[in-house]
Amino acid sequence: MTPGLSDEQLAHYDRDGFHLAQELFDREEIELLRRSAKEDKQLDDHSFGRGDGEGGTVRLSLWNHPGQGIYGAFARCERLVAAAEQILRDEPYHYHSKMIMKDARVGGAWAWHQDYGYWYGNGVLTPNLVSCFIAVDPSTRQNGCLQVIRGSHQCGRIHHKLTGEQAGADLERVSEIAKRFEHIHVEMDPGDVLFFHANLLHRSDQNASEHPRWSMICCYNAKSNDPYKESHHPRYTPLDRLPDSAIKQIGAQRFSGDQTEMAWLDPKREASARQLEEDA
Ligand SMILES: O=C(O)CCC(=O)C(=O)O
Repeated sequence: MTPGLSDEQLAHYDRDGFHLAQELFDREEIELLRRSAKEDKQLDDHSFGRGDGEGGTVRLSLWNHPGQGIYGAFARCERLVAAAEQILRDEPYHYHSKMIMKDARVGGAWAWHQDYGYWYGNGVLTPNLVSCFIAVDPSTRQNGCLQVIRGSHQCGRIHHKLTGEQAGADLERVSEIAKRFEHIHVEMDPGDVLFFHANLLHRSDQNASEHPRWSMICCYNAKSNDPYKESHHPRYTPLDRLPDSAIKQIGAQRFSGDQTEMAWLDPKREASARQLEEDA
């Protein structure tokens, strides 16, 4: 497979704020990720919840550096990193990755937000970051797939307010934006990847279905957008890229009991999704 986006896909990304790459990872690769994640006690132990303001709780685990294991093999592989490099027009570095564990029947909702709405306070000066949402389970309307507003990244950074324990974009503005831009439910199969701009408005519903909806999101910042101050996410750190073939090699080791160290983020330090400007 040729890594990256075609010129046309890149132009659509710039216009729409997202690009859906279907089957970017094959069945064997995504099954290695799915099985690793579902059997990973450390991932479970490091998960934390945040009230969603609708009576539910979102659950996720988050780590700052990609690491040597299977999660790192995905975050460091050419297929993701080359695409991120094209999108950012700069060298990407790993800003963090997270596993969103939207469990059957109890998985919480995410309020409309922009990732840059969360990250602005971290000393990141421009929204030149990209999030890569990898579907681990099937992601459908029933189990709370991601929803986006096409082109909303063009609106610039929107003011964020606290709803429950999550920061969400100002809803008056979101509802006006939704009148002019298209609201899309992004249904995905395991192995599909949605690349999206840090100012793209996105949300998801609670998961009332019998089916889990886990997804791994790898976020990259541009080297030239190195934050001017320290925060709970890293400043520029060169990314050690891996060939795509590493996923299957590292995945096989995972099941021979070879565990690696992870740079888990302590939930107490994970302020992004709750953070508001001090003068708000
Ligand atoms: O998985 C979801 O539904 C949304 C997650 C998200 O938007 C985030 O982690 O910022």
